[in-house]
Amino acid sequence: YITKDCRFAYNQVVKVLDRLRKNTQTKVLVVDDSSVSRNIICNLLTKAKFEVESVNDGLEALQKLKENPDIKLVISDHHMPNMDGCELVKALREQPCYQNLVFIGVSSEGDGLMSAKFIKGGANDFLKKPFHHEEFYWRVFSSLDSMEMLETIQLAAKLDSLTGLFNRGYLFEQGEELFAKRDSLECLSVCMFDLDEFKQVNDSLGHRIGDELIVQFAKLLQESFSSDVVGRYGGEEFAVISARPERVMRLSIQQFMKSVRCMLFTEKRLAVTCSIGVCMSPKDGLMAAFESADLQLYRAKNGGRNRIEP
Ligand code: GH3
Ligand code: MG
Ligand code: MG
Ligand code: MG
Repeated sequence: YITKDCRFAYNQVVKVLDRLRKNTQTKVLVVDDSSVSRNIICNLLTKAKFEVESVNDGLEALQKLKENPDIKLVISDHHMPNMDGCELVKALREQPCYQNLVFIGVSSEGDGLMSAKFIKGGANDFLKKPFHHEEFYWRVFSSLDSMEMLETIQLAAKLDSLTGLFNRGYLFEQGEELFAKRDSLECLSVCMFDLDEFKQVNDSLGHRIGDELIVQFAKLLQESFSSDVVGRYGGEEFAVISARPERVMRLSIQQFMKSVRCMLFTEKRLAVTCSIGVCMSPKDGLMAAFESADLQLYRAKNGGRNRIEP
């Protein structure tokens, strides 16, 4: 016979073990000027195997978070010297790097509006002091679970599901960032890659083998251009956006071309080649650079494939 309390405790242990199995210890920052309240929260978190840091007010919290970018969760009181909890959450949400930080406000203030103030400022949840331990734990777990799910979805939205490379949308996003950062001295290049006669692979060996070739090609591309932005542009077309010097990039492209020719694919030892269109030091924006690289790719195909243009 399991009592209700026992069942609660059991579920909680399962949850803690589950979290531990998933990742390394989750780092938490407790922000409270009352040492009694701080100790209660820190002890609860330590018992649940969190790695706990604590500070006295909002300003100290900002400093601590800057020094520890791996903190995933902040539990913060409201009334504190120098910077209060609502000001802290607002200051954090103004910075892009803290959008995925889980923030839970806690306060003993009883006018009923404190929770609204925290949540309006960007907190994920709120707990009124004193709270039941059970409620504390489940609000913490539930907020962390939601954020992890959001992060999984955010990541999936950036990647191509077959190859794991950046998808087309994220490739452009990263490319735009690179272009925005460029000053006139820095080099930029856009390269488009297209597998030669790929339709024949599908037609003669089947789509599954075709998929395998795409995955293998993507892997080679990622290894060969590890310091650049690499993405799947479409079916069997890929793109690399690089900020490396022109001469270095040229050598990399030539080396890659050699590696592709050496890539004897499947037990059938199928010879693989690709065509590459290059746009070095584009005068205009990213889209114009892609158009230019695409035009060069078209020339490489027309010129007999298995070549780099220009
Ligand atoms: P070219 O040398 O002119 O590039 O000829 P090609 O056969 O490679 O080019 P084409 O554009 O005619 O054919 C590309 C083929 O790629 C057509 C399409 O069915 C196939 N394809 C696109 N995406 C995928 C995919 O994810 N998996 C597989 N297996 N095939 C794909
Ligand atoms: Mg206080
Ligand atoms: Mg194509
Ligand atoms: Mg092709």
